[in-house]
Amino acid sequence: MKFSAITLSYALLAGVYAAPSTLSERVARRAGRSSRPIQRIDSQEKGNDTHVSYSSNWSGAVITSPPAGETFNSVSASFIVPTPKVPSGSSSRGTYSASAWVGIDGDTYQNAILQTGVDFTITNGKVSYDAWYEWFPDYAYDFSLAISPGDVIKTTVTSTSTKAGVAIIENVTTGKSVSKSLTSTYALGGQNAEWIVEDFEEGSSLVALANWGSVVFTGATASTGSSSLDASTASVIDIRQNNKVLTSVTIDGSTVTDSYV
Ligand SMILES: *[C@@H]1O[C@H](CO)[C@@H](O)[C@H](O)[C@H]1NC(C)=O
Ligand SMILES: *[C@@H]1O[C@H](CO)[C@@H](O)[C@H](O)[C@H]1NC(C)=O
Ligand SMILES: CC(=O)N[C@H]1CO[C@H](CO)[C@@H](O)[C@@H]1O
Repeated sequence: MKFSAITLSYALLAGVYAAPSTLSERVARRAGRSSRPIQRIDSQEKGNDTHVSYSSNWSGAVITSPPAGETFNSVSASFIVPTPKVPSGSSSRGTYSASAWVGIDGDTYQNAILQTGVDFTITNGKVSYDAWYEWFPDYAYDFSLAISPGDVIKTTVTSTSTKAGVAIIENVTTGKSVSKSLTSTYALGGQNAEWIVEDFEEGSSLVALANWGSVVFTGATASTGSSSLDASTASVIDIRQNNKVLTSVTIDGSTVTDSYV
C-alpha cells in the first residue's frame, strides 16, 4: 500500500462521505476503495446437498477448483445494472453501496484477484455508478464509462499469464467495450472462478450495504485452456452481518441470481 493512499484512506475515514462528483473526488474515493478476498464466517448445509457458506463481504457463486490439472484463465457474465435502494429500516440520508463483479481467485486462493464490475451507490436519494477493474491487492481503478440503471453489460476477466491479464466491460446493447490490460507482481493461481455481489471496502471499513434487488448473472462461464464450465458446480455464498442473512443466491446452469432479501 502506498503512503499517499494510506493518508487518503484516513482522510476518507475522517468523514468525507459526500457523493463524489468531480473527477478528482472520484479518483480520490477510488484510491481508498478495494474489493477484497472473501472473509468467510462459516459453512453449513442448506437443504439436502447444497452447501452454503456465509461471508461478511461476498455473496454469489464460486467454483473453488478448476478441473484437475487445469487453471481458470477467463470468467465472464452479463447482468442488468440494478437500481440500488436504501435498505428498509435505514435512514434515507446517508450512503449505501454494493458491487457486482466477475473474477478469478480470491476465495480459497487469497493472494490475488483479477476482477471487474460495477459499483452502485445511493447517497441521500441520488443513485450513481462506477465501473472498475482491479488486480488485488492493488486498489480498484475506474473505467471511464457512464452507466445507467437497466444497462445490460458484459463483464470479462482473462489472464494471459499468472501476472498479466485484461478486464473488459462491454455494453451488450451497442457492442462497444472498454478494456484495460493489467500486470501485477501478485500471481494468480487460477483456482477460483466467481460471480459476486460484494459489500466492498472504502477507507478501511465496509460500505453500508444497499438493497440492490436482484443481480442476475447470465452466461456465467469460466474457462481454462481446455474446458468451459458454467456455474452449476459452483458453491453458494451469502452475506451475513450481525447474525442476519442478507442475500439469497440460486444457481441454474449459467444463470446465477443474487438477491438482497
Ligand atoms: C430433500 O430431498 C427430499 C427428497 O428428494 C425432498 O422431499 C425435500 O424437499 C428436500 N429438502 C430440501 C430442504 O430441499
Ligand atoms: C449502452 O448503450 C445504450 C444504447 O446506446 C446506452 O443507452 C447506455 O447508456 C449504454 N451503457 C453503457 C454502460 O455504455
Ligand atoms: C466486517 C468484516 O468482516 N469485514 C471484512 C471484509 O473482508 C476483509 C478482507 O477479507 C476483512 O479484512 C474485513 O474484516
